Amino acid sequence: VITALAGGVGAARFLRGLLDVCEPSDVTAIVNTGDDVVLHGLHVSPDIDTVVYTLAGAVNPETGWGLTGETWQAMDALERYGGLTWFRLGDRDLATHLYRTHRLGEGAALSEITSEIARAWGLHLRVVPMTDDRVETRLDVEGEGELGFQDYFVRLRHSVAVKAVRYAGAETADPGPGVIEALNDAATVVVCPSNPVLSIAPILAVPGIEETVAARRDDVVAVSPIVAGAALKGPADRLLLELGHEASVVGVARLYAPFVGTLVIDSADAHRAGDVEAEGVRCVVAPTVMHGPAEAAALARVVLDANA
Ligand code: FO1
Repeated sequence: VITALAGGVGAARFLRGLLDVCEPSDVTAIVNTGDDVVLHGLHVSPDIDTVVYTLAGAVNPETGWGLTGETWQAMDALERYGGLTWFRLGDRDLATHLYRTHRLGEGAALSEITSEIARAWGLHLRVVPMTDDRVETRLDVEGEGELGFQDYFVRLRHSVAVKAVRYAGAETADPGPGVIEALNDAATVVVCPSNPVLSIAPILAVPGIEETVAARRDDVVAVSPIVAGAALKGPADRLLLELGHEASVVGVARLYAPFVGTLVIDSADAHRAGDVEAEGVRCVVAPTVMHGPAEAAALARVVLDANA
């Protein structure tokens, strides 16, 4: 049994590889919901949808989020009214948000709805939101004050300096159903190559999750989302620096050391393996950049072998 902590695009690509090398029904993905946003009255869960669409082979390969072959007629029509269109919801993607919002209105839990959506896309792994409660990643941004995640990430294209990040609501949230059990039962717990501050930290901020992962530390394997000092996608490198961390595999090791036993770093960072181990984290060097399914599967093998 493998349990993975997952954000959006990087995690989804890694999980696709993982499903190629192990039995999908043995895999649980615990997914960040700190990016969730209500737009036009619709509940959007970007990381859950990115994981589901990617694993279903339906994700837009250019963006890494949204659906392939998408059309944008609803957004174009919304422009007539001056509606909010900086966050683009494709016509087919809208069906997911309509369904999720309708089911939430009926009183269903996000975890239940997520299972329904994953099943409808033909997936056999378990996809579980980190919590069924509302947790919002909020960023204190230079010159703007505190913003919601998508305001920072999409509207401002994460090109603004961040002074602080908090996970509003996390203090009183409960872990999603089965989350603690999946962490306790896993042979290996994987921290996917996701943004440490924006994807992994919100999951760990839900009371009980970090403690449970830390108790499994010897069996926790993380993949560094930082390669040669830079994030492959998104603002992880810049954000680490702004929040006083080092934007390198060593910075990631330092941040993860309390709950991660082994860090997989890219071959480009091989010369830093000793520095990673000096942080008290076992280091494995391998190619980590996933250009396609073959590389993703090879990386998943490396992660599983790291804890064999
Ligand atoms: N990212 C963008 O940069 N622009 C968008 O208009 C946008 C729309 C969108 C719609 C649905 C969805 O599931 C994701 C979407 N994303 C968009 C991606 C998303 O904002 C981020 O990638 C994640 O929240 C970060 O993991």
